[in-house]
Amino acid sequence: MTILKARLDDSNYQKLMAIKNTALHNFIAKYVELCNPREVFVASDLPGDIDYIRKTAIKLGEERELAIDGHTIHFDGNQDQARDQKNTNFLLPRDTKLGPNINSVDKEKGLVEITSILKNIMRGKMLFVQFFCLGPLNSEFSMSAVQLTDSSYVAHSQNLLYRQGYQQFKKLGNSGAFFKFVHSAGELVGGVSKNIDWRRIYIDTQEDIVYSMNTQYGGNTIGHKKLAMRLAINKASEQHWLTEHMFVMGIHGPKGRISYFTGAFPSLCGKTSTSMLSGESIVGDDIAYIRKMGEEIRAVNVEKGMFGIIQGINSKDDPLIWKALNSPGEIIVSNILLTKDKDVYWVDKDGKIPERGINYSGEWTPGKTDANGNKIPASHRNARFTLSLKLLENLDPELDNPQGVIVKGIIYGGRDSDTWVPVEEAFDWTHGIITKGASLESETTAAALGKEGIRKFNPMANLAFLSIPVGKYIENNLKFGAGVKKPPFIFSVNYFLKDEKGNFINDKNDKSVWLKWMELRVNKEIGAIKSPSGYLPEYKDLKALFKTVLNKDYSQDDYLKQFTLRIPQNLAKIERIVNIYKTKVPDTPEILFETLHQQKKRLEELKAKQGDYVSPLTLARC
Ligand code: SPV
Ligand code: MN
Repeated sequence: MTILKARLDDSNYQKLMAIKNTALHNFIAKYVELCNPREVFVASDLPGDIDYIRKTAIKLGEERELAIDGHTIHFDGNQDQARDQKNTNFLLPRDTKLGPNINSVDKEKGLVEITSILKNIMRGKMLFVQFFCLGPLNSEFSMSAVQLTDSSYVAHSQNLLYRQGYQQFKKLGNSGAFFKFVHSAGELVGGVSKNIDWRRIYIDTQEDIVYSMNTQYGGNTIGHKKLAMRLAINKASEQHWLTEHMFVMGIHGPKGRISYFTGAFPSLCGKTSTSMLSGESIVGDDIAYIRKMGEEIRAVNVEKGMFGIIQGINSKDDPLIWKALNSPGEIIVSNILLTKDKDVYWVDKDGKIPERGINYSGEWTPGKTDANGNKIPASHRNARFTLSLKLLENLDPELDNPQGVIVKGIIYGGRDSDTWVPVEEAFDWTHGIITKGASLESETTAAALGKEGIRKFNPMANLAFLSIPVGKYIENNLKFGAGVKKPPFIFSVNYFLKDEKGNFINDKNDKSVWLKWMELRVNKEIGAIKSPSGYLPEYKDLKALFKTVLNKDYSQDDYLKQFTLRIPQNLAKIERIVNIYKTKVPDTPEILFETLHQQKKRLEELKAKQGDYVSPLTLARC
């Protein structure tokens, strides 16, 4: 403790010592000594400490105040606008293997590099020590976590996104595990990380610690977000629960009934927009912990805020976020355009593009190009807003319930132009986990090259964050639901089907109807049609829902366009997925191949009888 006593002033030392946890003290002392900050600020849960961090971010220039009261803007470096997958590695002891899909380095070598990068990295800077609780407080779900960072922007973001945990640490005392994060933005030039070549993120699941260095972008630095998620996936695997890249939302059914659903979608597949649909309520938009409690499966939002993509937010499609972004309140925006009157602009915002401003590329005017002659947009496509969910009118009252919410349905949302129908229910848990979650793909269009959509395999939308081998993760999911009497129903959605001319065949707001249909299904209030790949909605039910939910006349023609079974495309998908698991996932559970094989057989049998494209009207109701 001599280091802490020597390096912390009295008030900060007392705050830290009020937490009687030797492992915590040792951890902090080790990195104070190595990183060598000028001063250390220990944050309690008190409003004064929280406010001090925000004010410091403004004072140090990491954030600038905007015209709307409470709003600030932060810029990450031009080359530091997204998660750095390549330099994110697990530290692995020699005898451990995570398989070919997960980046790792030898732990001993990694630690040598970490020590050399961190040595004196905080010289002249302030180190913030923060305590949080992942999941609700006083709950079986609660996970304690401590963050060390020399970035007031990162510290401020965390205060918006996570529940304060100083008091919880005090209660914890010397017992119990906690996650640890060490972050340094490294040397700053013009307010942004200079040594991007030395940007490194190392995850050590043995020690529950993550190191993040020479970067500022939130996905690389906000310890409690995707860095903690990787630690939690490993923890959940050891303890037989699940950590998922999922929203949690309440779907509002008839007579005031609310049924809770979770949903996993790869990026740009409609995850946040689904969780924010009008008429429903949001518990969380990104990360869920899911546990068995008695006969039920329950979920919580790990976070209490949103770090969302700002591009395309407008008053018509996203009225609730739009309202928050245009009202006073504590919000950080990043990597969008700042004008001289402290206003901001992002791509596809309502209103006119300003004639000039500053963005992540420096001084900006419309038409500005980069070194390769490519146009630089007003805002980066991964530019973000950060806010606490309490700023949103549709926040669900269960956010902080220590018991979480009962999960009645799980949605896996893919993006393809020609295969999956807009909504479909799996036959059972195993069928859903395998043919929907583990078979999730999202299609990109390589427009510049004129190529067709490239489908990216992304099981449970969680591939980038897995800290255990893919096959083991699928196996854990299968086992999790198998032991439950009434597991949640599993659905797939696809908002991106196109016709032969390449036009979308659904409206953006049709997803409201799919949600209401799923809500009725999990409560066993309506029937369905049995297809080889799952249960499909009946025309009459959708027609009624389109009328009540959207006041739209839904024609049988539209229904047939959307729900006709595309057998050749579904067979091709099965072949693709089987091939990926055969060649890239050595520990695939055998039941995955068996389940996909059965589905293939059912599709082929129907094809032999009815041809390639089968109308749902010809299939049996059940
Ligand atoms: C995502 O990319 O899935 C996000 C943003 O939620 S990040 O924090 O970068 O992961
Ligand atoms: Mn995410």
